[in-house]
Amino acid sequence: MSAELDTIESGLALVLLREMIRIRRFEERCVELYSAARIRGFVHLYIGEEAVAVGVMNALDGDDDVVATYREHGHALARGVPAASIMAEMYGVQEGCSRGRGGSMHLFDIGRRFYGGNAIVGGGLPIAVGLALARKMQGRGGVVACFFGEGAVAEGEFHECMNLAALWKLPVLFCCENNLYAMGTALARSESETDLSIKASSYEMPAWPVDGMDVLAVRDATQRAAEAVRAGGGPTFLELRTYRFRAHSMYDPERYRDKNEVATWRERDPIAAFVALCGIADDDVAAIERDADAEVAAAVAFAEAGTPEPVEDLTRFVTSEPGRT
Ligand SMILES: Cc1ncc(C[n+]2csc(CCOP(=O)(O)OP(=O)(O)O)c2C)c(N)n1
Ligand SMILES: [Mg+2]
Repeated sequence: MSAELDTIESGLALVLLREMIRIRRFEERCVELYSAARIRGFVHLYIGEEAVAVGVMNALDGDDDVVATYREHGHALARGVPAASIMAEMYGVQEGCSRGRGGSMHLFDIGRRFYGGNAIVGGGLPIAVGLALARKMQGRGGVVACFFGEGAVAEGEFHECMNLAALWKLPVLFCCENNLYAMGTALARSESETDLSIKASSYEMPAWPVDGMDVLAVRDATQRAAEAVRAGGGPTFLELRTYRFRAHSMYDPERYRDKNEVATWRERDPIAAFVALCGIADDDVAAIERDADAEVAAAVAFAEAGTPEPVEDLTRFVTSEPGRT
């Protein structure tokens, strides 16, 4: 561990690194499994953005709520949803965290207060505000962390949610993952004001930009923001500036961005940058990578051995079934 880095203890550094590497290795394996047609449907990779989910999640409590988007493998892993139940979900088998009915975009784990996974851009925002309203009305305290991409800022429900959360002083931590693109649309082509924290401030809530490639900066910002939310001051907005290294989803010719731009951001790889910053030894990194690979291999074996839903059950859960689980 580097001597200059006296503000962070080595145990914490290894925890943050391990979580980022778990996400990276899990998703790299997903690419192979997708090519082999073991995983089908939509798959959106988080590679390059790991510092955001890991930094935020590390600063939350187990009793807080989390709402995420369709790019949520990393959030689910960092929240503690077992890799095996996520992989099984991607295989579409009953052992998956959503019984295999949701797939990659609809990971859900009520026990860990992980409320999805949502395929609708901005769709998690009203869910988060509703959860926060319930918390406030029941006097439960805590924070609802809501992740969404910068593309959601163009949605009407974003503005409705920002307004009501601020007006009613609801305990929401808005985590805007600004990776500069919404599919192939660059932020500057869709927003008149590209500084999203300024936009959020106009709703009368604290908002500031954060370097989303720096896991410590994300963790620190989240601690500060969550503290303000817990104190009852209403919502806080973090604009987490990051970049996705891979395509939007599995098929995307990426004609909307320059290869040099991608290469420049890759130089700021959040994992490599953190290893360098903390001076973590190669052997320690290699050991973490081995553990992550073993965890992912076990997850794949679990998913491969999973049980497909029987055809006669396919209409179950369309409506609720009181008394039946
Ligand atoms: C309401 C709605 N409109 C359009 C789409 C199609 N769509 C899927 S992902 C996406 C881009 C969203 O970008 P952003 O919010 O920045 O998230 P990112 O993919 O960059 O993480 C769009 C337009 C959708 N899923 N839902
Ligand atoms: Mg985006």
